[in-house]
Amino acid sequence: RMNAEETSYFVKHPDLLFHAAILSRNPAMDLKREMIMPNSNSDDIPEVRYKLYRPHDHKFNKTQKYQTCSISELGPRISSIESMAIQADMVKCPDITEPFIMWNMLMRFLNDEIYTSIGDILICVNPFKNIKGLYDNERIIAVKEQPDLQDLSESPHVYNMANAAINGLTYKNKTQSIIISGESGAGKTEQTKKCLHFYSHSSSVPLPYSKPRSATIPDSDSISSRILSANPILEAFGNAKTVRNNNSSRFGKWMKIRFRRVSSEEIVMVGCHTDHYLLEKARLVSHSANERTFHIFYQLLSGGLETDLLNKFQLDDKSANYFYYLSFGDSEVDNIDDEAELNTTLAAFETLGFEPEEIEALLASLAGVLFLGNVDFVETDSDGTMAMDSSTPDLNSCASLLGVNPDRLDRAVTTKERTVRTETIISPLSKEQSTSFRDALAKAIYGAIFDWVMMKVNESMKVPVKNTMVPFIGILDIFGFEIFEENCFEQLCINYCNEKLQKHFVEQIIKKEEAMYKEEQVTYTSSEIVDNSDVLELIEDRRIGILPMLDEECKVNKGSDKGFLSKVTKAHKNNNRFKAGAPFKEAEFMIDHYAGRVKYETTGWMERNKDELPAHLEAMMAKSQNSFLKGLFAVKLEAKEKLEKTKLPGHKHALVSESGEFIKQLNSLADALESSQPHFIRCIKPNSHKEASLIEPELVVEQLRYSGVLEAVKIRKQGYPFRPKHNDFIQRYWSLVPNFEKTVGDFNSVDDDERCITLVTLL
Ligand code: AOV
Ligand code: MG
Repeated sequence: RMNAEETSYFVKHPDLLFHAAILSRNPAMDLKREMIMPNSNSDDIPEVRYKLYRPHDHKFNKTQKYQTCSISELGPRISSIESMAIQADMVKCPDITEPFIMWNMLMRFLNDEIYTSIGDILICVNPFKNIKGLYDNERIIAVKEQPDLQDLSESPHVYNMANAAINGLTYKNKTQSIIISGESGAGKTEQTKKCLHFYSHSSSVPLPYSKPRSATIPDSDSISSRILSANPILEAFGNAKTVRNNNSSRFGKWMKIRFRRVSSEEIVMVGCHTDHYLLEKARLVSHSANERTFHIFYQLLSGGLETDLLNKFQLDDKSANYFYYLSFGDSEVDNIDDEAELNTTLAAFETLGFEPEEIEALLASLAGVLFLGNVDFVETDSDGTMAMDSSTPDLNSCASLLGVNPDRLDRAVTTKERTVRTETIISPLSKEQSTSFRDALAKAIYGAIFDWVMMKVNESMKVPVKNTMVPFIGILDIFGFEIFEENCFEQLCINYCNEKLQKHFVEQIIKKEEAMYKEEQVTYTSSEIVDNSDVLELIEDRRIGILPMLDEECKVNKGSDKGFLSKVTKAHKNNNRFKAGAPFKEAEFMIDHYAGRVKYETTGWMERNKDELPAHLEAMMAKSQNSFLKGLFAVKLEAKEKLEKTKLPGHKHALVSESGEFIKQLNSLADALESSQPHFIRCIKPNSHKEASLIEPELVVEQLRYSGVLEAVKIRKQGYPFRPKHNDFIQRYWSLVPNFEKTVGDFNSVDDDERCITLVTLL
């Protein structure tokens, strides 16, 4: 599959080709492709060069990022280049050892073929650049119209996979799931967008050989544009720059795309509903250096808003640096144009039918949140009583945008109210406590705004589905596995979610396959994939799981982060997936996840898990003059009061915690996935520098190993990858046998097995 120049290059430098294969064993090397362009007036074709680098090796040269190294450093040669034909489907590789699989993928990647398959599993290596023609609409038409192009193992592409899901729904009427996994920055969200692009554009592609579609199909065009517009909104509010990914999803989403049947062979998209999981609200009030909070805030300050709106929001002369909540890390990101993104977000609001007043109130509330972060506290009395610092105008800006009285806001954030019998006791808070109340209020407002945006997006694509059992195509795009320098409660939840998906993959692909081999008496060697059930148990077990134990600690009177960690450490002292105590710091523990060891820092976990806004702050917001915010909080308060009324006297309501809710949500997601026909996309991150055409073999081979991709190749290879039903096989190949019916038996014969065997022997 290499082009002519590349082939001739490798013929001249076979060493390099071999070395690509053994790179996976040599962590110190990177392989990079460079195009040397000829002079503009020459007719020469560009020269393609492959270079091996030693990355970030400061011992050698501090000023240079890469250092070229000699090829002879790379170890033993591998023989027989001829036998190494590059395969689009790795199951067809003649050699399925780790270096070969790695080499196969690498060669395709360097040739801009980012997709490879393992039977019906799709592997995608993030190219970190736009590849010309890869996602053209012509390709969608071609996939829809040409049955030959639909075979994933012949031409692996996300469009084929999206098409396979639509075929599954059309012909088998079974719910389909497209499950996209991979670590942070591997390309999951991009693949999700490509699936949506396929569904939106393929709605207008007529089926091959079918009659022209009737003009009565209900606004599928507007559903298409709505589905595409929903994404920029969700990304503006739920994505942020992290050190791993400039557009990192800080929430998980499960998009259920609904279709309407037009005929036995055709269904059309009519709506979509997105369930969302665990928005990382903590990012609003603090984030690391080199990171940002949610994109929408930088869009708001990008200068793209009309002047009168900027005046109204009191943002006219402000930049990101002015605001405390935006001051921790970067304010700009290399490949993100916040002003252009703002225009996309505003246009998307319009497409989805957000009212102009709603948009204005929404943006004003976001500005209010920014000013809230700027409010500091000063001591007003020698006894340490705190008050909001009214010497800066930010307090007034905040109060007016949030629609509350500044004095009321001041009191609400600097004091605590308790009711003992019939008396309300007001006690002053420390500076630290006031700051934490302020931040809790900001997070609650942002969380309520996010939920509202999600609700509006869903409403704009709602279909009146009477029967909730109607099958759909679900696309799962979660936050990828991540390891930061400092990992908190949010990282544990994110990594737990990835563990859950990993288990689903292993069960569906490896365990099911092994069970089938047993049943069919195919000899096979058991997979070496590590079962991660023990990690899941460690995190979610009702009695001694880390998250349920955190919930327990939140319920006890004198519960503390310290108490929680010591109980967990005691319960898991003999668990080899868990470690605490020296050499880890006092507040730390470590989990040995399927994708690597992660050290968690437990300070503040109880607060984060409870995620509770004090009742008096909630009540204040429910009376806000900002009718948008008032509405959001009044609904919450009403729901709470309703729940309170159902409480039996003397009983406490069960704690509604972040982790408890998340476990529930994930279990119900796991049930939904279990009962669907799965389609897996495994995204691979080629390097940790977000750079195009650069492969770090160590990083790639790690991902292939832990994700189970290598095991999946091995297990699939041992069975027989081509598995049509007997009758389908006969239908496809009977014409190759002369006098088929006479020799093999007639078409209506029930015993397909026997006929199949006869057919195969005659072929
Ligand atoms: P993620 O969803 O897997 O990370 P993204 O889908 O956001 O990762 O991809 C990260 C970045 O890689 C994108 O912003 C693009 O710049 C680039 N990229 C990914 N896939 C492609 C592609 N097919 N073609 C071109 N560029 C691509 V996270 O949400 O952090 O887990 O939580
Ligand atoms: Mg993402």
